[in-house]
This record gives sequence, structure tokens and C-alpha cells, in this order.
Amino acid sequence: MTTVEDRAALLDQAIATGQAIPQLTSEEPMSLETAYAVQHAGIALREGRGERLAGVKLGFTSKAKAEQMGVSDVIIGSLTDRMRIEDGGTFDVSRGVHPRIEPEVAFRLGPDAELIAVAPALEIIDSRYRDFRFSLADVVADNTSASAFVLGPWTPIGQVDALAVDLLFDGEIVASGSTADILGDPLRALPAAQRMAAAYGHRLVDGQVLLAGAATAAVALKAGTHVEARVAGLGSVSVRTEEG
Ligand code: OOG
Ligand code: MG
Repeated sequence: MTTVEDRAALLDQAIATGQAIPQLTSEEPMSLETAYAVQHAGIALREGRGERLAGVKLGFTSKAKAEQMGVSDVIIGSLTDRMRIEDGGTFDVSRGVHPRIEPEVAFRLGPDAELIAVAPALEIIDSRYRDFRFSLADVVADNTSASAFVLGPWTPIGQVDALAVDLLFDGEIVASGSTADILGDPLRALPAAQRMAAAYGHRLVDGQVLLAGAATAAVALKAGTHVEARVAGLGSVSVRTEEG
């Protein structure tokens, strides 16, 4: 039997080399509890290299995403400081396996794990599994495909339940949705994250980030693209892709 640490090391190696691996569940079955243990072991490897926790993310909070990936349960993952790209910064696509990008809404957490600010966000996801295909346990073990994230300007929390969301590549809209697509109202990300965090050993920490999940399906990234997410009323956030 493969240990939790062995599985975390396999995924960690895939991140380091950009080489996809077979789904862990193609070798042997894996419970959700074990999958989260693998996820935490992978984060521990990163922390051992000096990375610091920067927040948590939810996945499959929208129908568009659940349908795209064929997985329907909400999942939680961890974000580290090294995954953060400054607004307007660059992402090197050659470091990834097959990165995709999706427009999101991010919240900043306060001292009592309440939501204190909201921002438009971009998440770069990059499954470490071949062909970007996985079961729920596989994607949980793979830290919910987390690769990088970009945060736009923070705004105090207001009504955010029906804001138009557009994803643009070089100024052209490639995907559109609404913040209503995220759990009906992205503010529901907080109770969802609290429930998931309590169940699976994550923490919601003052000053850290909660990524609520994508409002549209994810779109494949290639080098030399200016990617922007616009969320009506919240402004925009962008990243440029490069190669090498
Ligand atoms: C898993 C991550 C899902 C989201 O926003 O729904 C996610 C994946 O699609 O590979 O981040
Ligand atoms: Mg996401």
C-alpha cells in the first residue's frame, strides 16, 4: 500500500517537473479523508521549503465548473504565499503541466474569520493528473489543482450576489458568468469554507484569503496572453503569461 507521504511526494514531484502523473485512484481506492491527508502532507512539504499559508480556496462552487470537470461536491484547498502573483504580474506557463485560468471572487478574512473585503480574482489551476482528468479524491489530494492566484483591488463587502463576470484574453471575452453562479451568492463561501475547514483540518486565519470559486468554466492558458477578469462593480485583475 502506498502511504500518504508517498502520494504527496508523487504530486509534489509532478509540480516540480511539470510532468503529469496517472490518477492516484487508478492504482488503489482512496477515501476522501485519506485524500485530504495527502493534500495536507503536500502542503507540509511546501512549508518545509519556506512557503507560508496565505488562505484557502473552494472548488466546484459553480455548476459551470462541476459540469466541466464532471465532479459535483464542493472541495477545499490551501493557498500559499508563493502561489500569489501580483495584479498585472506574469505567469510562466512552461512551469506548469497544462494550466488553465478562471475568474473568481476573493474575500479577505478578519480576526473572527468574518469576511471584511472583496476583490476580483483570477485562479490558475493545473491538475497534476494526465489529461486534466480525476475523481473527487484525486483532485482533493492534488490540493484542488491549485497553482497560482491573482487578487485585484479590495472593496468593503456589499451586495455581491449578482455581478456580471467576464474573462478576457487579449481584450476578447472568452467566458462570461455571474457571481450568482458561485453558490447562488459568493457570501455563502464563508459558511461553506467554515464547514469544510472544520471537517478536513483547514484554518480560516485573520488577514488571509478565501477564494470562493470560479464563476465560469476554466480556459486553457498559452504563452503571450494578457488575461483579465472583470467583475461588475468590483473592477478588474490581470496577469500576463510568458514562456521560459
Ligand atoms: C479543480 C479546482 C476547482 C473552482 O474554482 O471550481 C476550482 C479543477 O477544476 O481542476 O478551483
Ligand atoms: Mg478555482
